[in-house]
Amino acid sequence: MMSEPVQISRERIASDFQRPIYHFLPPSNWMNDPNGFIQWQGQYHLFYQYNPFGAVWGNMHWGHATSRDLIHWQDHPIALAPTPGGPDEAGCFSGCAVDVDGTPMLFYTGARGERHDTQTQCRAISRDGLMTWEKDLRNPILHRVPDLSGQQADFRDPFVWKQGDAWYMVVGSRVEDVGGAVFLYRSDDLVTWTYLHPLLIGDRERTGLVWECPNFFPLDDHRWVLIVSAHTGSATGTVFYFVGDYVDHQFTPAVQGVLDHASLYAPLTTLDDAGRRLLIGWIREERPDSALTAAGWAGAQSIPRVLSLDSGSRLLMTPVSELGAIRGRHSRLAARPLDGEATLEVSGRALDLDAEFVPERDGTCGISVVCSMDGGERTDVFYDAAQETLTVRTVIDGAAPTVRVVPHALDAGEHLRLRLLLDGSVLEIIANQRTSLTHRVYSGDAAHQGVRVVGRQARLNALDIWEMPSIWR
Ligand code: DQQ
Repeated sequence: MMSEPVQISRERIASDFQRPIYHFLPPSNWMNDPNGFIQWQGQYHLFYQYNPFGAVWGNMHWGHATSRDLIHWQDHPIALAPTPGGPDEAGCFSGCAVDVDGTPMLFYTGARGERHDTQTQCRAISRDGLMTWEKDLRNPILHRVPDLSGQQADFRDPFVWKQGDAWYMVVGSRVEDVGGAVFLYRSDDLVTWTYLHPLLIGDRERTGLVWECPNFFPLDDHRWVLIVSAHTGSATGTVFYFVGDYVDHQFTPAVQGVLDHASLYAPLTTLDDAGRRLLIGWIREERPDSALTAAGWAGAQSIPRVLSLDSGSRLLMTPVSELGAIRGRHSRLAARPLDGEATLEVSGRALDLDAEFVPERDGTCGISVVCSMDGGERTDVFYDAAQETLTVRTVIDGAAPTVRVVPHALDAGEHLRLRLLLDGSVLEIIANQRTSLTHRVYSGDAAHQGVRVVGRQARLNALDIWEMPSIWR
């Protein structure tokens, strides 16, 4: 462990053109999972996995920020730090916040051991409006992974809710040689937890080795949703969701999907005062540690998304409407047939784009951003109607292109809706509210800012583009 926290001000690294300006990230250093996301007395609190000692993963603390609108954030002092000799001495890992009859409480994983291989569940209480936290002297309040798993090194990320008179908790884990698992617990007093059974066990070939950061909640009144972040054993992987019925504490998934196909991981949800189920997720970096250390920062949070289900129980995600309030200069490209490529007058590295296309049976269509004048650098986001795929492809002068192709079938008569949130090196892509592809673009030059619309055998219905300002004034 490094001995001194590293303090770099927001101002000092603000000119880094890879750094997002309207997505949340701490003043400096490493951030990963969102933690303890909750609306409290009107204000949203976001905690996050934070390394005060550098821009790489390690020394996990909980950072803290608040917001009135989910867009502008105020930084606060660290909320949780490891206690030497305590069950979290090697790190305060991920968890959630709950309102216990007016008292805010955090549940989180304490990690112990050089390899963080003893993981137990802990809690902390605040008596001053979520600013400072007292750890429970009885920690850990849940210490033994169920025998079915036996893997104390993979027992983490409690998610807690109240149902009827009882409290319930799900914890992420795995079953050796089988796959990721989520275990279900019940408590009357939030201290003594009784293991009920696995809520769901995955299949290592299809849904990963370890399940992290489970979320379990009812949505649109009639169905329950389980979200898990699948770890491959050596790296963070894909986020999956399951939608189904939950009766007598038994979850029967009917629909399964991918919540994000690329760089969004460990999302956390909360129900806000307006009754919205909000999701925020860590946008991880896709560059080596040496580049992160040189930059002095790593990791961003997605723009919070509102969740809902469509008639087929597919998960829909829409960036919160609050984002609309900060949009700057607006440009609109009116309806037109597409045959080739057109460079737009608008350009930028912080943009909100919303487009509707109508591809023919063999048509292709999409938007390119971060384009250099000569086209040597560009990031193309396009749909292939024949293949029913959405592709993101980044070409940076001289380097091998980064390409991701994911399935995206349109329903009969459905048009292609593309929402792109470009912010420095972050590119959130959401197609028809249900296919999420979060991508990173480490452009070679700040001047590469062009936007193009591309297509063949397709029609553009409309493209709206807004320039986005910095949320840090
Ligand atoms: N990150 C935390 C864990 C969690 C993982 C540690 C997911 O609690 O399982 O930083 O990214």
